[in-house]
Amino acid sequence: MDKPTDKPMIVDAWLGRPTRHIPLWLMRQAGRYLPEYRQVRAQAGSFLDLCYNPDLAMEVTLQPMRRFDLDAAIIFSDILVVPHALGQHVYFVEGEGPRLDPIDFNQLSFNPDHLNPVYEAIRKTRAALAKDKALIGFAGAPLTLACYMIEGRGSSHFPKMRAMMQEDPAGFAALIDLLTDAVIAHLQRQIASGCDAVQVFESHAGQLAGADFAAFVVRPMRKIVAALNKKVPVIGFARGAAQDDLLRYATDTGIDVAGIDQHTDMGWAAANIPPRVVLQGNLAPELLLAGGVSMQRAAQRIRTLMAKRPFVFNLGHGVIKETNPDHVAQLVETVHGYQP
Ligand code: 1CP
Repeated sequence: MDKPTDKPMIVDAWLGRPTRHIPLWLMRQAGRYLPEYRQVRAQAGSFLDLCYNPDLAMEVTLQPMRRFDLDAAIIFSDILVVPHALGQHVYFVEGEGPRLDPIDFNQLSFNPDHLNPVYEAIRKTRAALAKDKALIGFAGAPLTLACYMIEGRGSSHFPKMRAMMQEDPAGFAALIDLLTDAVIAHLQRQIASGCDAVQVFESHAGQLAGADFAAFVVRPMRKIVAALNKKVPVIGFARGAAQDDLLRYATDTGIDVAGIDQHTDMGWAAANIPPRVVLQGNLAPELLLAGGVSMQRAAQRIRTLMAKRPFVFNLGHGVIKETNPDHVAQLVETVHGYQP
């Protein structure tokens, strides 16, 4: 194996190099479970006002880093800033979630300058963050963004997205292509602003399978990874994908790291995903909510399954907002206590 570098330890782990202990970060580590987040959020006005305010976005990005010995920060933003920068009206309804006005396909055009506050937040946060901690940039993957853009809101089923795929396949494919280019431009600018790694959230990967999954999840992701040209490690998180689709996603897109959700067995992932792809995951957020011995045992089981390969600890999805912050401290201590 290669020697460790002078980069943050977690960057070595994402690149498959040995590390002193198992690094970790948590999806949604900034957010509503932290009282100090709720305070800044209340001052900021709307959720998007917070995303587009570089100083406040930096502040909430750093909040979990002050409390916990996490190995990476993730820039505070949202996947829906990309549809917003394409010209679709996006807003958040308090206590409900995102809403997007119907798409005007003739008007969609990506304006990266709209996202300058995000890039400024990244520059400021990277300068403020300790050298041994990584900063993660991110974007939603094209299919997941298309789900929200077509549906106009979150959903378990995305019926409008399904209907468009059937009734206007050319229009759907064109939207995925447009989004692929926008995601590439957004990630390239985040990397140029100082991110040490990027994660692409395909949160609704489980909507598709087989040939559709290959066309609208694997193919766009392969294009995204190629365009980023190995400048930083790329993490792909295809949540809810069936095992055979996940395997193809991990091996055929060129990603450095595969994020694993909590519905995928880590024993299966360790045995089937080639070791050149680093695994990241997958404690159930519900166990972080529970805390204590049950959480520690589940974390230990994951660690044992990953003992023979490079690994970054994470949750299988985001921190649940009712989570006690003390449980996060307990988890960080537990994971860092392990020798790889
Ligand atoms: O009022 C609030 O504070 C809103 C809650 C919230 C937060 C804290 C939203 C609205 N977005 C975020 C921040 C966020 N979103 C981050 C940065 C913080 C961190 O991780 O520490 C990230 C990486 C995201 C990514 C995101 N947004 C995803 C992908 C990850 C996932 O959860 O699967 C998705 C699907 C979204 C859309 C979105 N934004 C917000 C909500 C409630 C949702 C989900 C909507 C739905 O499907 O119902």
